[in-house]
Amino acid sequence: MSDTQHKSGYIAIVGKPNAGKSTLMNKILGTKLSITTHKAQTTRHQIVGIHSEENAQVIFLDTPGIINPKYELQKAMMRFVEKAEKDADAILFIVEADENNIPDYAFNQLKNLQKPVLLVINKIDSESQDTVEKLKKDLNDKFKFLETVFVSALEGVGIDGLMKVIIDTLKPGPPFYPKDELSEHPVRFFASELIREQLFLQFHEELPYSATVEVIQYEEREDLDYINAEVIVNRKSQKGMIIGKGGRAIKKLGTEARKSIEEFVDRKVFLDLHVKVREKWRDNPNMVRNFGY
Ligand SMILES: Nc1nc2c(ncn2[C@@H]2O[C@H](COP(=O)(O)OP(=O)(O)OP(=O)(O)O)[C@@H](O)[C@H]2O)c(=O)[nH]1
Ligand SMILES: [Mg+2]
Repeated sequence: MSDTQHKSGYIAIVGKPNAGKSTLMNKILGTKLSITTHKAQTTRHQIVGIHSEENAQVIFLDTPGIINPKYELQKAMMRFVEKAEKDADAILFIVEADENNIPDYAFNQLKNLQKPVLLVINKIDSESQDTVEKLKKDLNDKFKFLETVFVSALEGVGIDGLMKVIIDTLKPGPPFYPKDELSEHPVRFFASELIREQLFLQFHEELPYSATVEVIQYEEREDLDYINAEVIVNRKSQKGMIIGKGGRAIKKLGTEARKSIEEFVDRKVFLDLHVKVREKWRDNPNMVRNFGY
C-alpha cells in the first residue's frame, strides 16, 4: 500500500462528566493511560492517547467532562476541552445510555465547531435495546451526527466497529508519532495522575476536588524509580484529613498509589508522599497554572 493511503488524524473525546470518556480511550488503546473513577470530574487535562495500525494512526484527546465552571480550576479544565475540540479533525460525543438531559446549548456548541461529530452511546450493558434506540433517535433529531455507535467501554463491546467508523472519517496523511508510541506526556505526569486517582477513590466530598498532586522529583535509579510527590490541598483542615489518625490515611494513599505506578512503569517504585496547604489554590489563576492546568 502506498504512503498516500495511510490515514491519520486527531479525535477529541468529549461529553459530560462520568460518561466513560477515559474508560473508552483506555479500552481502545488496551492500556490504562487515563485515570478513571466512579466520581465525576476525574479527568482535568487533555490526555493524548495514540492508536496505531498498519495503515492508520488516530490520536485521541481525552478531555474533562463538560460542566459550567464555578472556580478557576474548572475554568482551566474547560479550556482543555475547547482546545481539544479546536485541534481535532473530528469529535466523539459520548453520552451515557440513560442520558435524558442534554441541554440545547450543547448541540449549539457542536454546530459551531463545524466538524464531523460521531455520537457514541456508552454503557449499553446497563440499558435495554429500546432505551438506547430511542436515545439515538432523540439525539439525532437535535443534531446531524455523522454516525451513531453503541458501545460498552467497560466490557469492550462495539469497540472494533467504532474504530472502523473513526478511521473512515480520517483523511489520508502520514503518522504524526512513531507507531510504537502510546502518549506524549512524561512519566512523572502519569505518576501524579495515579496518585490523584487514589485521592478520588479514597477520599470523599470536597477533598478530591480540592487537591492536586505535584511530582517534585522523579529519579530512575538502578533498582527502582524514586518519586517524591506532594499532595496539595486547599485548606489547612484538609491536611489532617489526608494524613489521617496516626498517619493511616496517607499511608494507605501512598501504598495504593505506589502499586498502580509500579503497574504502569512495570518497575519497583519508592514513593515519598507529603501534604502541603496552598490556601484557595483552586481559585487562584496563577497557582492553577503553576500546578499544570
Ligand atoms: N456499566 C458501565 N460503566 C462504565 C462504562 N464505561 C465507563 N463506566 C464507568 O463509568 C465511570 C466513569 O468512567 P470514566 O471513564 O472515568 O468517565 P469520564 O467520562 O472519563 O469522566 P470524567 O473524567 O470525570 O469526565 C467509571 O466508574 C467507569 O467504570 C460502561 O460501558 N458500562
Ligand atoms: Mg475522564
